[in-house]
Amino acid sequence: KDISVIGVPMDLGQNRRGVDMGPSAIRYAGVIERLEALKLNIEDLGDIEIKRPDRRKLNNEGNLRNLEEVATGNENLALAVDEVIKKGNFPLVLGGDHSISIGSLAGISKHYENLGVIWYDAHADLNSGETSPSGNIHGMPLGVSIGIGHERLVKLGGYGPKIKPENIVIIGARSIDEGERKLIKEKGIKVFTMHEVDRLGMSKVMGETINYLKERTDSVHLSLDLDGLDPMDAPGVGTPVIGGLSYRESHLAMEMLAEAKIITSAEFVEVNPILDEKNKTASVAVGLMGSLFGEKLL
Ligand code: DIR
Ligand code: MN
Ligand code: MN
Ligand code: MN
Repeated sequence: KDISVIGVPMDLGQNRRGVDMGPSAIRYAGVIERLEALKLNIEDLGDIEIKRPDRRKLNNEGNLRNLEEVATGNENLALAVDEVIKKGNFPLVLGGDHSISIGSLAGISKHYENLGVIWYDAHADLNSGETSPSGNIHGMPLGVSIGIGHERLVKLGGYGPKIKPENIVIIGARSIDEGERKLIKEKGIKVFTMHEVDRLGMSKVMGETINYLKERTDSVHLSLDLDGLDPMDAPGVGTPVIGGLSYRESHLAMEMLAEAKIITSAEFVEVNPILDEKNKTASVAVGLMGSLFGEKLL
């Protein structure tokens, strides 16, 4: 399958500047060349236009920062992703903060009966305006995808919800807010926290994830937040959390996904070159994409 790369220079879903430069950082780290070396056909569709707000603001009524601009940018992304799938290509979306998952899923989900999602992240991203401690929409996209949150986001692209809660697997979580914890229990969302990764090892965690999703879904979107990795391996993120998934565990995870051939779309988000060390985090992201698309040592 051919891969279409879409950059999303979005930083309005949180409040650290710089994550809008993530797509450039990932391109400079050599994503196109890395995938072309695998004999894959890559087209780079460039970046989605993100409107800058006059003044960054918290919409106090809904506790949603920059709601209008985040929603509009995601509508544009949804249209682009939709086109990519229509022509039979694999959408590879480069963030940008994690709010862009709202647009990715809006473009993807309608093409499948039963889309699954792997959410590789230190956070659960299951907040809504009601539960969010920050008002940052990047902490809400998974909640939005199961139909919880502001109508403008839940119905983005003209339909919603996008995902069934039982079609989600969260991996690497270690910072979960009270409202998110409740929702995980209430909806029975499958979560491998760092505790389970430590206990079982990534091999078992990813093996179980693959079996679980194979049983109940017809396609799987990988949403990889670089803050899922430990800050030692991925320092260039806006909300680092100590004690994360290692570089090695993450490569193993990607290699197992490549072998299982279950991933039908992917996004790599939250790379912030301003907070990074010599573009290390973007380079790690590119390496993970190499493994996801079948790079092998021998
Ligand atoms: C926190 C942080 N749970 C929030 N979320 C982040 O603001 O909702 N997600 N950083 O990636
Ligand atoms: Mn995160
Ligand atoms: Mn996230
Ligand atoms: Mn984050």
